[in-house]
Amino acid sequence: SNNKILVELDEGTGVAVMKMKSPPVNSFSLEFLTELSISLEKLENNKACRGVILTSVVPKIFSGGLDITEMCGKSEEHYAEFWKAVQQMWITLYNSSLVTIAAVNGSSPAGGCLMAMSCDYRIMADNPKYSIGLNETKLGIVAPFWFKDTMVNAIGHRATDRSIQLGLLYPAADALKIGIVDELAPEENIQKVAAEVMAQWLAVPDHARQLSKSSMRKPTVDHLLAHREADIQNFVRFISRDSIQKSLQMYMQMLKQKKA
Ligand code: CO8
Repeated sequence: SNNKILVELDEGTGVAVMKMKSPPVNSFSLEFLTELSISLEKLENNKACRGVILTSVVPKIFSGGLDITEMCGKSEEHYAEFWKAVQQMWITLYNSSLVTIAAVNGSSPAGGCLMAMSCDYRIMADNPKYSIGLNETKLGIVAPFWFKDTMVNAIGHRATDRSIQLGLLYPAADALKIGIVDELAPEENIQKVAAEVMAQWLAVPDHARQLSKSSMRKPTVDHLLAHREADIQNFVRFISRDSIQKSLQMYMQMLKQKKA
């Protein structure tokens, strides 16, 4: 089905808005990731498009990160295919020549945080109930090296060291303080603020901005490209362990119980 990612391109401004619409939490399933990468590549190849704003139409949620059900009780072939799609989404987004702005209008743990950090600029809804961060260790799993690299590039080594060991999720105000997001905006204004920031970025000639972006990001992308297959094998081996499967199942249980 082709309806988890809504794309609206304004040919006048060259700005596309990409809205994640996969309730309940916009988690990254294989299907979601594939649709996202294809949608991004289409915009990338569309001469009328210069920038994209990533946001969510699910209330209170930007993205719940990777779909945990894709990492539980499946075959090794499935894990490998899933992980390849996660890599592809990140490569496409982090490497994008478009101006990418995240309008983080809700919670954004783990993979959601990775997605936001992979954009050029992040605006978060000013709501203490929304938090963002790489919380993997809290699930008993480990953020891969390229998640870590992306965070180091955004907030520096020391803050990343502490964040990923403790699996910290930062409420909006703290996320701003530590630099995971660049700006807070009132929730009802976030799309407008994103459009204004986009206009500033688009005032710079594309070619010069793109080469500058690429010179900053290429080493980080190349690092994964050089170890892509090993990273897949590493994920498959890790996620297949009984102890990891148990941790993930307990975490899913905890999510469900929290409700009652
Ligand atoms: N995957 C699958 N299902 C999920 C996920 C998820 N990531 N998150 C939530 N759900 C499900 C819940 O189980 C629940 O299902 P049901 O309705 O059947 O009970 C439904 O979505 C709604 O969830 P909540 O009731 O919890 O909704 P809230 O609005 O109260 O909270 C949150 C929303 C904040 C997103 C909350 O659900 C949450 O914290 N989710 C977990 C987020 C998380 O920890 N994600 C991490 C995933 S791991 C990852 O992204 C990187 C892994 C790196 C690879 C590691 C290598 C080994």
